[in-house]
Amino acid sequence: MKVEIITLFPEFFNGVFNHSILKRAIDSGALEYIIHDLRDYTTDKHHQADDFRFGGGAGMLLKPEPLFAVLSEIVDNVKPRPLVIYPTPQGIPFSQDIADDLSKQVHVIFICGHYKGIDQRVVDRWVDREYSIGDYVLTGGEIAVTAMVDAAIRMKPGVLGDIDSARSDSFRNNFLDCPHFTRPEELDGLKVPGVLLSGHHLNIETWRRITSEYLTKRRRKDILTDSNTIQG
Ligand code: 6GU
Repeated sequence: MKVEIITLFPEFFNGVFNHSILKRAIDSGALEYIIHDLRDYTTDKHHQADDFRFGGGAGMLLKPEPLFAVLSEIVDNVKPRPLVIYPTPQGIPFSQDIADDLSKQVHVIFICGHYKGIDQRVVDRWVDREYSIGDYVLTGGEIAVTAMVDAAIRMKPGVLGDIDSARSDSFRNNFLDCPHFTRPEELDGLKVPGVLLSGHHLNIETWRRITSEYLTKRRRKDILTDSNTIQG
């Protein structure tokens, strides 16, 4: 999967792609990334990337011309056409299903907005999808892009050591994941639930399902559906 990121803060991504699973994904060839510095596409002598909003009001916008310049260079004439994503609080909610779909894409371009966002004509001309990562506002799109790339890349075969661990994550089958424990069996008076030590696979499975259902019902009624609602 090839990921290209257009940003005013290219250094942000140095750390992001140099650790843990994303680094492994790059080393194994599952992920290839290119960072484009939006400032390189400005044409005035001050390399200004933002401007006032027509209609007034506080908050600047990213100017459209540098974005048109970089996007025409990396989207036009590229076959198959890359998918262009603009992360924004106004987007549709990013989800596990969307992460799964992204993980199957061959070539994705992300535009990192800042301040009040980007000129709408960039969206109208170039953007295929707009996603939000939650109901709060971040200062820029970089953190949101990082979340989306991470969520997508871990779903690619071979990226996680154990694919079963992705299969049983929270949001699979619309349940939150259950609690997990490792050694020691007792710590500071706190004991691991006995059933997990029993070796009885059916009982362990049942305990995990019940705690998953309980957590989901208590914390996330919004993701419960008819097929997973606990009766009674
Ligand atoms: Cl995708 N971008 C920004 N700037 N803020 C957000 C967001 C995205 N999703 C939630 N808040």
